[in-house]
Amino acid sequence: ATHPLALAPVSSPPATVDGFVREFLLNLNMERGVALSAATETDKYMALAATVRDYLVARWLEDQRRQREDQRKAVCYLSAEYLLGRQLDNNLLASGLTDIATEALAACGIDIDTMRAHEVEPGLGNGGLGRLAACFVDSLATLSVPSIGYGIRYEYGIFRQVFRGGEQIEKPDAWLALGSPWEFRHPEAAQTVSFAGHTETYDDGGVIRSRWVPAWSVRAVPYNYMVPGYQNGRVNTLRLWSAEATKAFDLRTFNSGDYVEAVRAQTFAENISKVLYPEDSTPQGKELRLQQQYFFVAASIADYMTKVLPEDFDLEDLPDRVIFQLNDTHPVIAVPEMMRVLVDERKLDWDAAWAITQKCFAYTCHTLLPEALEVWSVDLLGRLLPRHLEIIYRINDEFLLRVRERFGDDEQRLRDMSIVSEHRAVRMAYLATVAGAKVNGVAELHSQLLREKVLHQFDEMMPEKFTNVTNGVTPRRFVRLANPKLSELITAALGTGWLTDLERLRELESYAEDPDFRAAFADVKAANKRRLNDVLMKRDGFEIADDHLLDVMVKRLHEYKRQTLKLLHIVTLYERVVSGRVAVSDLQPRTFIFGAKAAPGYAMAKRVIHLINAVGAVVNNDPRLEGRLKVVFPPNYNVTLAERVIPAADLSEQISLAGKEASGTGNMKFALNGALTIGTDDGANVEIRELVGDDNFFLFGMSEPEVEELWAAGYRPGEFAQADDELRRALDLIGSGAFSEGDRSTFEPVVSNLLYDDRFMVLADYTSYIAAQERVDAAYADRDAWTRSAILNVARTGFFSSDRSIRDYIDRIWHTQPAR
Ligand code: DL6
Repeated sequence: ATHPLALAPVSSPPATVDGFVREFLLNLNMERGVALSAATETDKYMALAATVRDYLVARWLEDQRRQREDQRKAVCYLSAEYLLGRQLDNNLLASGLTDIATEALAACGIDIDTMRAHEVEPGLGNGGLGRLAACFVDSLATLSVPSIGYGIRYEYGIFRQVFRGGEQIEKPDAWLALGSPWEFRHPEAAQTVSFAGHTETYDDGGVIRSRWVPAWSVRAVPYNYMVPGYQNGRVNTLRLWSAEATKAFDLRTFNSGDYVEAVRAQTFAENISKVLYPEDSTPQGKELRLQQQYFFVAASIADYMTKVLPEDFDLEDLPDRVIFQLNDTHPVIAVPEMMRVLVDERKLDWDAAWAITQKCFAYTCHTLLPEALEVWSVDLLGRLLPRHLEIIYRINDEFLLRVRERFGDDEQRLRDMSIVSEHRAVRMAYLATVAGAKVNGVAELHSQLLREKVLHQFDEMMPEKFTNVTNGVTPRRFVRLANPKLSELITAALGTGWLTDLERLRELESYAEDPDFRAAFADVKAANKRRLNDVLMKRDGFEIADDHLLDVMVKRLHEYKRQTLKLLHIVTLYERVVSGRVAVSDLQPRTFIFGAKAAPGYAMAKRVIHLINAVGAVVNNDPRLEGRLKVVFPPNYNVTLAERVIPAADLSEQISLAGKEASGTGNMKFALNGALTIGTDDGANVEIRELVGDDNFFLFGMSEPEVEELWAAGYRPGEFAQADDELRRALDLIGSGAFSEGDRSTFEPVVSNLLYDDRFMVLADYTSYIAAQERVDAAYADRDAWTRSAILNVARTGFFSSDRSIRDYIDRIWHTQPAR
């Protein structure tokens, strides 16, 4: 190009109200093809999003250019889930355009809040793991770390939950129905991803090599999303892959004239990225899920190796150029894929390829539950990815040789550590541990238990691999955007800068002693409760009383998280009043908020959802309670709702059985927004408690070693019911049909599960939990002291910024340098 405009760097529209108005109208007219007077809300929202995009593009292109030229080591974050939440507000904040946009829209007669509400959040994740990935890409951009996030552009994200008769019904989440204004589709950058077929050997000029002859393939089309750093001019890329039928499919079927077959083939291909699997803790070994996993990592590795790396790159130097971070086991098939690329395609010898691979991957584990550790059957792997199975066998053979060298012919140990189990299942966590340069857990306790239990023998053999990186959350979304009033208060006290240096919240400690500051802090909390009330009134018709303690448990529904323990507390309070043992006037008024989705195939979890709604229906309508207890369970808890619920909460329920919750990140968001935690010594609760101090945290329940001890001694939950009168009464009340119109059978499975099985020891921790809740009531009675504790929670939890997590990844695992 010779035209001067083509040679000049791309420039952003002027960052003024007039500039914004002009760009917005241009987008409305040119992109949507409508005049302002005729524009629908969707038109306006789309044009607004396009305008914000326009401001970010110049930076983005510049960062892409720099990243291509930069020799610095980059991070490729491989994650099957990104639970992003709404984008508009975040992108406005990051680009420093919020005020300009608000004014510009007002000048066009548009209320920006209406635009905010119009956005459909991309729910491309199940819960903690996916939300963590979203926080991490935000922090990577904010810290200017050269990086790309790779994942899947599911056409349908996490299901939309509705309640019918109190029971969960799942509806498809058609988040793309109106199109997404934030993405850039790049069909020209598509990769071909192949499946099935067979392997063969061939003579490659005297060298016998293996190759894969796949049976079918699909096109992986990338959609790029901008990830702006917080007001630092940096824009990173999130690249999500969508599956489409290849030309070959079309051609073959076109030639055969079989229209029906042509459409079937296309649907088959597109199914791969059609829907997010809604299980987060008990993955099903489904073929489509393995297809999804291989689809996105194969496309990502091909993209990195052929599009990002220079053509003449010396592969020996790959570990200095890139690290692939495996977000749990979902992307672990990337390990044999990298070996296949290096050995079969790039013709490196096995040992050289393995040496490179071992330095290019690191693995984050997010669970302690045995059933959450993914395995793939040898049969399925062999059918779908025959070459990868061969590679896994060879990795395993060589690994077991090393085990033998080190520990001798200990057959039991060899069986225990084998990547391929006796039951012909490939243990993906083991593969990741063997292949990865580092393995990390997500909280101190979790990392310790990984080493001591889940991966104990691997720790014995290669202790240097193991490390911890405690999770974190982005303060931009979860403090600044979710809680603007608290943010203002903090800025008034500390000045700016704390949003990118969250440890500065420490300076609030002295303000906790200032009565005026406490009063202002309490006002913020009250305003956040009113805001939540408005949201819930409009959304679901729920009302939140001003003077109630707001007690919140929002997270996936899982037995180990123990929503039933929370329910037993509510039923106990209820039973005390209706039995006349406690005067209603002695009850601390409380509103209990639940938010939880259950995996559609998880029957017990769905029954507990039903029970929460059933208890709510009775408690909320019993006149004897005089409205002093209220259960609120808004359906379809998601990131958008979290941003309203968390800032309003007084009490954060983090009550998993010790040793089961890897970390938790909701616990961090609550503390940072000034809620006090009632919790067990589990996951990151341990670190929260250490930081905020015992006086500002309600600890209860068994510790992890106590849990182990009781389990080993033979846990009999019935004995705990016998020993605690109130516990028995609560269980009896549920079992009697009091919450199911007299029908005893509805919730009998929940009660008998607790009495006769109780894998997560709800009954063993009940007494201690109820006592802790009494301490909560007593503490809340002195509202000013409570506020002081709440301020100290904020002041002392700056550690939980995801910026700190990313710095820890850099120091302990990646050894990358942030870009200039
Ligand atoms: O690390 C993010 C998040 C943790 O905070 C939660 O404690 C943990 O349950 C969650 N794990 C998953 C399921 N993982 N697997 N496998 O979402 O990760």
